[in-house]
Amino acid sequence: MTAPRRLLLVNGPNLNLLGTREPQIYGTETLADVVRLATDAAARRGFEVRAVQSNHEGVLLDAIHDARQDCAGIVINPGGLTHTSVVLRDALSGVALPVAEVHISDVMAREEFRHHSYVADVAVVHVIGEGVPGYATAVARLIDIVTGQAEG
Ligand code: CA2
Repeated sequence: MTAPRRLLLVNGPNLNLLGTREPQIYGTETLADVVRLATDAAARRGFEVRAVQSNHEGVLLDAIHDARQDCAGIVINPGGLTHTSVVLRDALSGVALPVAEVHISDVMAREEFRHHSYVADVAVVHVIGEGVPGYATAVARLIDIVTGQAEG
């Protein structure tokens, strides 16, 4: 079977607040802008994006599990779950799809509790601190991998 030309875009808790508060950290673009940017970046390569954002961990896990059926990879900004959730990490590792981890802010330049990611070592792409445009970078790099066009 040929790999599906679709990515799952996952945004974790509180990312629905993008563009409404803390612009000095997260910028002024909204979650809708993020989805549009990722969708356009994917479309340039002939891929679709299915986007989910939730403040409920179980909803995110179900979306990740469902991606096994029809997605070639997962782009995820897990929000604060990055630093707390073994459960989310297990879901990503369990579906065995290539994962791109995105953070809008430079987590390594922030509080120490943000320095550890439970997702980092199950992800093959990491885009950190590039702001919202980092989602487009993550989409492009993940598509390079799933289509076998990544540099060796
Ligand atoms: O930099 C990122 O993308 C983060 O994943 C964002 C998370 C944070 O817990 C991570 O350490 C880094 C927080 C998402 C909350 O987003 C908000 C956006 C606007 C206003 C309030 C929260």
